[in-house]
Amino acid sequence: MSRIIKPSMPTVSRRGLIASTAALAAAAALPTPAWAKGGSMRHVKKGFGTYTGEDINLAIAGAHYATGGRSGHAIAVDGMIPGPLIKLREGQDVRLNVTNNLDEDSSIHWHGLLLPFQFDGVPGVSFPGIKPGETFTYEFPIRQAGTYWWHSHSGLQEQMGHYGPLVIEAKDGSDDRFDRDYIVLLSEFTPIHPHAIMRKLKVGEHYFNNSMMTATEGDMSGGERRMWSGMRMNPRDIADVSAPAYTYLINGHGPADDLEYLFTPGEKVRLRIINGSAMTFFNMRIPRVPMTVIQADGQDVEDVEVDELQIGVAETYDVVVTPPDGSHALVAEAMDRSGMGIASLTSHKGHKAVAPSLREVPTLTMADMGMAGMEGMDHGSGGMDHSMRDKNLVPSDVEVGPGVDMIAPMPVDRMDFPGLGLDTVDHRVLRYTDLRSKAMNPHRMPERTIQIHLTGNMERYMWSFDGKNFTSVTDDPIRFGFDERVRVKLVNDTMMAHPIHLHGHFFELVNGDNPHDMHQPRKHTVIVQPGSSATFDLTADEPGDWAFHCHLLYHMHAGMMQVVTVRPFPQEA
Ligand SMILES: [Cu+2]
Repeated sequence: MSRIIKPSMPTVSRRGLIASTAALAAAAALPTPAWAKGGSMRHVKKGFGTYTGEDINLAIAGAHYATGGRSGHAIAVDGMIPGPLIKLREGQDVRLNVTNNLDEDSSIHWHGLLLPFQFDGVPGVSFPGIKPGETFTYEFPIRQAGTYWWHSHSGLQEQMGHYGPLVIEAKDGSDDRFDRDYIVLLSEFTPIHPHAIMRKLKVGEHYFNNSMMTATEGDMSGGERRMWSGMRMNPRDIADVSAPAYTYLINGHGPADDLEYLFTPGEKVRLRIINGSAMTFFNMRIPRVPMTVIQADGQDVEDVEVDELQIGVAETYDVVVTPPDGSHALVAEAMDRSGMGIASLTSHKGHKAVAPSLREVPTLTMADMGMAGMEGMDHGSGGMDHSMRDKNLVPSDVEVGPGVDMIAPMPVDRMDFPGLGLDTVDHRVLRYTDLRSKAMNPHRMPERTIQIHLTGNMERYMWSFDGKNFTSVTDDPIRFGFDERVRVKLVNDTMMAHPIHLHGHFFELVNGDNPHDMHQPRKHTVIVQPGSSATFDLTADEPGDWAFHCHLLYHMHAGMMQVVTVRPFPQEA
């Protein structure tokens, strides 16, 4: 019999809660395999095994990783990068015993899972974290199906390999309709320690970006060029960290590792694409093989056939392909086109697909500066720079201090934007406006609307919500009443796309004009395009304290995070 701990937390403060759950962390000490003990620097196994059942043990430890001439220190779970595929079944209970063999605190967050918040795994928000040498037992019922993942929520460990896939089979057997079922987990490896990356980002904004336009390059008019340089912005400022520092991985394999996915012609192949990277948006395509999108963030959607899709950090998409005989390149090109992850989808074992070359680096536009409605204006004057810091454009609770270097003057909703560089390609690309939930959502009009600004100072590498940096135990969380229906409008005042993730809930994207649409797609992560807004409806029906943050790892670490508090617990009502 499972003993699921019910979320019955009578009027306890978050500080008190974190202290009290410390007792939970002292769960049974499990025997540790020799390789997982601290100190031994074992070489990482690339790829993952599959773990199933009601009792699953995982051990976090340091390891050594190498691919294509790059190597360095990494963090592996059970010796693998990515860590094990955790394969569960809708309706089962699970106990996950996680042992930390690092010499620093660690954690696992189950990304996209509905669960009691004490098992959500965010140190300082939902639990105290897992101390070195300790085991923490996460225990909860599985209430959903679909493709998810898990990762460390401690420091910058996720960048070092501490993540893995998680798949939940549907109760209704609908997952059996495919001939093959593959994970495509995208990530990065860097030989540079993530703390060193963070330091470099703080001191010099373009250290890791080698595609900056020079003063004479490109086909911009003199006025446009003056505008960009006057604002100290660069139209190729797309990714904070990219190929000079990163090797892009698919299931832990770099391009040099020749990863293969086998199929037999005629088979229906399901690819569960998970963006488990720290900082990289990927453009996914299989040249000449159309992909039918069937799930977004683990939730079934109506079939949409596309040739390419952009996947933000922390999002998942399931696609089905029926490739013809031969070897096809599975291409995960970084959004800034500095590099790619690559694998071969082949019906001939050992036959490597030919990788396409990287496409031209895309360039940011006026819309990315929040000036979508201002095309054709004279950009040469100094008035533009002034309007981009106009405090009158934001509510009084947004702090316009040194952490905010820009306010989008005319942000517009860009749910129909396929992603930077994909609006000009001559094939079909997925847009949020294409997504329609397969299941009908219970319809309720929002009772109120809140607006949250995504703010930053690019040069000082400060990132925040509403100009306020997150400090781990905030006394001023975003408060929702239990079961309250809220419309949340995110306004991106920066020139970068941010993948915003809410823990413990699914929200419904407002991706059309129909106020009575009952098929808005349910997601846990939404990309807010540069200089634009994105809106979702949320029924706050999961009580507790939940992290809400940008899923770009270094943005979250720099403060782009908040706590969402849902109260009261139903038992208290
Ligand atoms: Cu961000």
